[in-house]
Amino acid sequence: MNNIEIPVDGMEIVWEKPETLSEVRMHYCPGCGHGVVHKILMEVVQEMKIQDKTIGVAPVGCSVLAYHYMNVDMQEAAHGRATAVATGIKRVLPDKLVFTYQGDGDLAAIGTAETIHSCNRGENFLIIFINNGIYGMTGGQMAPTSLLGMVTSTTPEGREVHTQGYPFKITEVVATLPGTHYVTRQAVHTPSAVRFFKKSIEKAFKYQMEKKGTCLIEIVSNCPSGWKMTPVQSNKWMEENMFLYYPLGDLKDAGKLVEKKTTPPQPKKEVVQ
Ligand SMILES: Cc1ncc(C[n+]2csc(CCOP(=O)(O)OP(=O)(O)O)c2C)c(N)n1
Ligand code: SF4
Ligand SMILES: [Mg+2]
Repeated sequence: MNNIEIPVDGMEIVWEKPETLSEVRMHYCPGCGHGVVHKILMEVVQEMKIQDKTIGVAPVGCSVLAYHYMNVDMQEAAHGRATAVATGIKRVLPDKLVFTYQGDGDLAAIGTAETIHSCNRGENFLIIFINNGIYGMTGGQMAPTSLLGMVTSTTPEGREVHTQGYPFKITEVVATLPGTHYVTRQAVHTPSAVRFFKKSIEKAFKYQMEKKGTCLIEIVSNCPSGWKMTPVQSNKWMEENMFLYYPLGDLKDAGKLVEKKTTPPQPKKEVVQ
């Protein structure tokens, strides 16, 4: 005998929209990781009962309307400036739980200085960083995180190191800064990845309550439209290419760098045709 209760009508609730997500339809393309990240982030806010204490800062990029979807206090920031805005908010309202939500163009291109200096100052907030290796919103241009060989609208022959440089591992850079307390790289393409991601958000908010310093969660994500793939193809491509260059897991926890026992394999030179 087990103790599982069978509902009278034979149906069981397996998915519910958290109340912390507004009752509006999201504009994201089918299969895009942004919507999943929104949902899990807001699920944590609901479960931790911090809805009235949480303030988010929305970026410019595909998630520019995050303030429309997340039912917490939100502030829009100019492109790349989210961590500067979050710094002001957190300093004026230190008891609030503050997060930024930013794409790779926003955080690792135009906002590089803000990101690095906020992390170096150890600002006590959470940075959610969606790395989909492309400028999704503006038509699929190369981002600092685009892989070598990756075809984008501005690298039609594929990203090439001599003219466009190496894909920028900004997460590894900020992990070395003394102001960061918890730096991790996650994904949301499978149920198990979602579970790890969820735990990382809970941990980051707890660290913020303990005033530990900057926490950054990178989510290696997909952009089916910008990559010109179906959602299924994009997840497979992400696993086979993005994860090689951007391996998942913690880079820093409790203020200490996590030692990696193996060097991850490097991506193939030509990765998108
Ligand atoms: C100051 C400024 N420069 C450039 C732009 C144009 N712009 C809007 S979104 C964007 C890139 C967005 O890419 P990313 O941050 O990776 O977000 P994604 O759309 O991929 O989620 C750019 C360059 C802008 N809005 N403002
Ligand atoms: S363009 Fe890319 S990042 Fe933007 S909503 Fe569509 S799939 Fe997502
Ligand atoms: Mg992007």
